[in-house]
Amino acid sequence: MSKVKAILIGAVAAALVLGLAPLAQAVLVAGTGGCIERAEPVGRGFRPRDDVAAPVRDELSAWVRRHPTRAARAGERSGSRAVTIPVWVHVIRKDLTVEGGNLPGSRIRAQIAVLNDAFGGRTGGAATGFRFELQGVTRTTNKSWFNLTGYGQERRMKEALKVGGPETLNIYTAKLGANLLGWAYLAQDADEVGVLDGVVVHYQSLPGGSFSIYSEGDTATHEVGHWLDLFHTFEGGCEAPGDYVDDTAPEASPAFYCPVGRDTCAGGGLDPITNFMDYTQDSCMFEFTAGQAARMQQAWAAYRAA
Ligand SMILES: [Ca+2]
Ligand SMILES: [Ca+2]
Ligand SMILES: [Zn+2]
Repeated sequence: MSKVKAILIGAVAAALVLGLAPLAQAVLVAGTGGCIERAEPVGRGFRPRDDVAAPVRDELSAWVRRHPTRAARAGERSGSRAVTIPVWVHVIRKDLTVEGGNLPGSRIRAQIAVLNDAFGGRTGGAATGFRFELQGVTRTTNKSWFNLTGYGQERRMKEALKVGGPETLNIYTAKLGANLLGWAYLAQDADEVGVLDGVVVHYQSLPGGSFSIYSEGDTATHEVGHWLDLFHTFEGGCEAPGDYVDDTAPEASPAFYCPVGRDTCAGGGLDPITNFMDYTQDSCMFEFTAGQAARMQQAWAAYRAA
């Protein structure tokens, strides 16, 4: 079983635990004959970024075909007419120490700044036309939620804490199980998942955390990319339509660390290892493309705009 398939199937297991039944079942059918295993760690410090690894259906393309004018207008939105996304951060802690998850406000503000720089194109990529405004922070002491792994826990936590509808970005910080850095729900699934819609990140992934190569805040950047309906750059491997974005080069499998010059698919240029939607380390990823920006704006118009 190839590495990418192993990761995708591992993702199915995690997604099932988390209760993503429709997605997970679809993935299983499209999978590789029921071989379920976790990805082999590729080295010390390796972590899968999340478990939204295998979206096998794209609903946004159909929306774009049905709404060509709205889609075109959304796709052309520039940074000067940026959408401001209200953000709530929910800090889950086991006690009042930072090590126990009680992140100081400075690190939360630093995370919001990382999102604004990334989506504003200030780290090197396209300006996506999104900015993020922190509305508030909640702090909850709950050991069970802090060690977040399962479906029931996640639902209870979000039922207690979630603010707003699909237009509000709820970010939950906790100590995640299964070596995950985070997970998210796609914009196209916002209605379907309801209260679960949002982004969960490991509390050590925020700027200043203790995850070394994963502590610059780009786990949240990557997860918010999913929340705005982006797939991984390695989605679909070398075959079109891949990640449903034309200007990201196809990639056979996730890239880890920062493998400069990696080229796993014939044609299309080098692998997009610097893209926020790959699995490389935080210092390696710094850009969204114009095509991804257009897709996110269309997804906003289709699924999240109030
Ligand atoms: Ca692509
Ligand atoms: Ca290539
Ligand atoms: Zn991901």
